[in-house]
Amino acid sequence: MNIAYISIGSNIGDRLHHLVEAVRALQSHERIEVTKLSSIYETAPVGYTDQADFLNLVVCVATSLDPYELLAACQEIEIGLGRIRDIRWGPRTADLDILLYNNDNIEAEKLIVPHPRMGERAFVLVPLLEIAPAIRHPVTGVPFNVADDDGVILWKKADGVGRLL
Ligand code: PH2
Ligand code: MG
Ligand code: MG
Repeated sequence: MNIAYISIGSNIGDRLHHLVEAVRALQSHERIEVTKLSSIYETAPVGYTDQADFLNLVVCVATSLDPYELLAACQEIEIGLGRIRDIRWGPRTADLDILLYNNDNIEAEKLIVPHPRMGERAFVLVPLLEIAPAIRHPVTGVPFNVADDDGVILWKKADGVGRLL
């Protein structure tokens, strides 16, 4: 079995509903099991800042899918939740990004793992470190740490995988 961490964000419409539906869709995939769920954080937009605040969380999954199959499953879930890709880093109903897949280092055209910007993004690192406090960068071996958690506020404390689903 493979272990992957996925960051999920939403900043359109009923953000909580979109996160819950995204986690449910992962869990209902026959080759994915959601094993850990972080708290939900409200986060100021990063990159393209003229957009609404996000809700973000990170999940850990156990999966028999390979990284590309997992990416395809994530993209299907995004489409199912009404995602339209227009502005890069712009508003989205649900965005599912693979952060880590085992200790793999993947540099394909469609998929880069570890996620290239995860080390700078508090909206990724705060929830990730909540569920995986000892995690290290698989390539450098350096532990991840949050330099600045400004703009990341605890919004709904985690109360187990079962409760959110
Ligand atoms: N996702 C982005 C760009 N900026 N900012 C926050 N706070 N949360 C996100 O999930 C996010 C973002 C691109 O996917
Ligand atoms: Mg993203
Ligand atoms: Mg994405």
